[in-house]
Amino acid sequence: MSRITAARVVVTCPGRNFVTLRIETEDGVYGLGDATLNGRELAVASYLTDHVIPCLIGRDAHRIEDIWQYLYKGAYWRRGPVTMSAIAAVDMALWDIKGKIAGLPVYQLLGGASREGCMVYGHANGTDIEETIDRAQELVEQGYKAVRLQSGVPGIATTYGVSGERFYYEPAKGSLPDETVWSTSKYMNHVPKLFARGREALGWDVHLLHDVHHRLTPIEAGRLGKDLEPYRLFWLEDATPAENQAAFRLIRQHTTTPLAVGEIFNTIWDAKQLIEEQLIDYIRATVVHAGGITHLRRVAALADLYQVRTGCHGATDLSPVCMAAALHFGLSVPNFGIQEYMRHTPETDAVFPHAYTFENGLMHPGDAPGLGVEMDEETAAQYEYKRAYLPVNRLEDGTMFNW
Ligand code: GCO
Ligand code: MG
Repeated sequence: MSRITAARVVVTCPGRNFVTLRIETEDGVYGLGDATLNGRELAVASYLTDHVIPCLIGRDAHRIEDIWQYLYKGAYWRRGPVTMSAIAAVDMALWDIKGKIAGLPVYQLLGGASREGCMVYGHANGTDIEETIDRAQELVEQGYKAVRLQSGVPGIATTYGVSGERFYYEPAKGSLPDETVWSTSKYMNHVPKLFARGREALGWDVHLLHDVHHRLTPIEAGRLGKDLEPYRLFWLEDATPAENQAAFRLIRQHTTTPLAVGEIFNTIWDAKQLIEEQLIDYIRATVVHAGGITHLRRVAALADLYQVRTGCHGATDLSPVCMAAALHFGLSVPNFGIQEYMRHTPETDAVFPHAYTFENGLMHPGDAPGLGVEMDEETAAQYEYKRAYLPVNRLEDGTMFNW
């Protein structure tokens, strides 16, 4: 028994907003959980402070599963990104506490390492094909075994995933959402050229990935998958919006390009049909937006039955606390596939010093007890919350479209 005596939420903005839950126990141990929901941060902060924290005080921090079920079933209003990010933060913090009390890194509590490290993919973003390829080459030189290629599309002013920032890509900006313009035909004509050039310049040993960001219809996605088959992608991500899971049947009929989806999923129910019908190859749900380590393990266990592997979301809007949790999960789970890794800025790393490391394209969570991430609250307090939004997207005629 280790009673929870206090819990509070810290909101900080070292270059971008992060929401972190800190839970303390009667033994003087504390745990951290990431609760960041890009562009909607304060909704989760309030959910935790106003509704969850009062229910935590006095509970036994060791009863991770019971607290998870209490928060999920007890709320009556199940699922959704706000609820599941809040539950995830509690879950991560409790695993952190259990590890610290046991004197073991969390991956040891999850069954131990199933591999030496977690293969990660880096991002190569350029305004045109050559710039993207240059950046991919830099990543390969740094040891990355897998690289995501995104490039600006001729005739479209700004393209998702492509920014002026060389190393620290950050799509959330402004005090109101930016408006961007989209053309499916221009995009579909361009992407195969990017990968043709990619294979020519980078060879066949590096894994190449691409993110469509939910922009295509199922039949367009089938066409793109087919056009990209010669370049043997590791995966094609978020080819079409996945609220309609059955839509992936159509894509699957038309292409052998492996499919990944799920960074916006919150529970196993969002992926159940996709997994059971083997409509995808990689499930991208991640610790912070899908109910924590406890729930993600359930998703991975279902996926394992159908040879679907994990490929957790790992953009910069997931804090180092989530990154660490994802690495403990990824190191231990049998059906790990790959982990996304975008480096955080030095300002963010200073707020969240961490034990995880990158070497030769693999990451390891480190062997510090718990998750292996600290929060320097004095430094965090220097960065005040700044409202920021992901952009919105319209077709060339002004029709509101998927972002
Ligand atoms: C990815 C994602 C990001 C998201 C961002 C939203 O694959 O990394 O698509 O670019 O858009 O994390 O918050
Ligand atoms: Mg994505």
